[in-house]
Amino acid sequence: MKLFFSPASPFVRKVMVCAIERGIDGQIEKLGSAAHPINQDASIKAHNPTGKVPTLVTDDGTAIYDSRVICEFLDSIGGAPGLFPASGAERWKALVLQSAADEMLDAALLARYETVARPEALRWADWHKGQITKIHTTVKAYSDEWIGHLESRLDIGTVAAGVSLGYLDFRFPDIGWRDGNARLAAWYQGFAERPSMKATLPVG
Ligand SMILES: N[C@@H](CCC(=O)N[C@@H](CS)C(=O)NCC(=O)O)C(=O)O
Repeated sequence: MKLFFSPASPFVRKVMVCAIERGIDGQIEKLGSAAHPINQDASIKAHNPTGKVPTLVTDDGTAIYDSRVICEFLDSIGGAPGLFPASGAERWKALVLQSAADEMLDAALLARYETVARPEALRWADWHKGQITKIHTTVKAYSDEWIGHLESRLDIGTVAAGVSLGYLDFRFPDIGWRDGNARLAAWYQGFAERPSMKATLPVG
């Protein structure tokens, strides 16, 4: 299978962490791509109408996106323990934590595009501030509501949350997410040592 890839994308990183955790990353061929909200990549759009990464194309040519669906697809391959609990409260907890992390990343990406893609004359400071607020409130939710889950499980929610904090270190090094969140910071320090996280450090 082939994956439209970007070494800086946190959503791609989440997919690759899942693949490594499940021992199937060797089955993925990475395709260079240039996803961008304005200058869209036609090679991705041939498979995914939004032109975003990650987009996976299976060996029979089926396109699979977005990252949530790709991660669940990868969970259906191979024999290693899955990252998606099959049913019940455990499943919904894991999926909601994944959504919290993904939505925090959406806010982080929108804040970043505001400075790297939008012309200065069209920027709106309050809108940017709103996205940054979402980052802080999600980090607080990790600390206050999810820390027990993070410390006790390895599932798709844990992976997504870890990757989202890694993205803050990569693109928002001054945001100070560790301030007042010592227990979360300690959890992340251990999580970041996983071989899957070390093998997928963002570049860009
Ligand atoms: N919901 C999507 C989000 C993917 C996403 O936003 N990817 C970014 C790169 S990190 C992208 O392709 N941006 C280009 C664009 O916005 O058109 C997912 O989970 O895969």
